[in-house]
Amino acid sequence: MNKKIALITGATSGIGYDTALILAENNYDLILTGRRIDRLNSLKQEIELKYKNKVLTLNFDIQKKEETDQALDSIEPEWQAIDVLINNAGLAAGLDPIYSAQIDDWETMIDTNIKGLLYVTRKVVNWMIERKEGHIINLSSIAGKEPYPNGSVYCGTKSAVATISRAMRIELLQYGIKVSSIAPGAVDTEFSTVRFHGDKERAQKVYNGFVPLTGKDIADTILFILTRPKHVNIDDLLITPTA
Ligand code: NDP
Ligand code: 8X3
Repeated sequence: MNKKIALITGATSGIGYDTALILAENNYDLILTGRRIDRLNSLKQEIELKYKNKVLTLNFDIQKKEETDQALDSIEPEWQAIDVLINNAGLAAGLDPIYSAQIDDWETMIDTNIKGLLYVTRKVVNWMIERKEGHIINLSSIAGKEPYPNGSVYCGTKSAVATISRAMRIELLQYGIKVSSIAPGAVDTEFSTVRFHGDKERAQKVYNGFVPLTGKDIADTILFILTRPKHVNIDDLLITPTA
């Protein structure tokens, strides 16, 4: 196996899906994760057919530590040589004030966006440390920089991702591992449909009246970050629709 290997969490839709396609086009073998196994299978098939790259799919819920550990522990040594980790799986659940938001929504966001990211990173980073190379890209958000009403917990989780990224960057420098954090705003993916618990009409209204970013815009940005020379690290990148 002589191509680079990238592990993308949350590759079944949106930013993760488009990043899988663009990295496949750019000669990466891919480890793709998510809960929707049908989508993982069809993406694997599409990439293998079109780009002839190898694809390993891992079907697990990142909120569940044991499930996550089990899935990552099942990776064969030849696939453990992961060059790039894209910590992308994440979500918003609800858009409600602190005094009436659903506790379950809070748990889901914290368990996915913070704890899930940590579970995956903890495993993969040790393989990178052994090889003294690697690049981790964490999906934060503009919401982590500019909190908005009714989004306290989502914004808080993304702020946590940004802060965790900053400390990781310093800790991992000695092992030759780069850490980048991206903060997009308003990317038209399944994000808002998930936030509104499946209400597609309400979700679409979020992007009315302006041209939002696409998953491909962020995937292109990820490719840019990954293709900088060894001595260049993009630390923190804010990207919004022009509007
Ligand atoms: P999507 O809803 O389109 O994609 C989210 C991905 O995360 C899916 O592949 C989903 O897979 C995966 N995921 C969610 N929960 C879990 C879980 N418990 N276990 C495993 N995988 C999970 O949204 P986006 O592509 O927009 O979001 C990707 C990332 O970008 C998120 O971290 C989001 O917070 C961030 N972001 C998004 C912005 C936007 O405006 N859309 C802006 C800024 C940041 P599955 O359901 O199959 O498990
Ligand atoms: C998602 C961006 O601003 O729609 O992270 O919450 S926002």
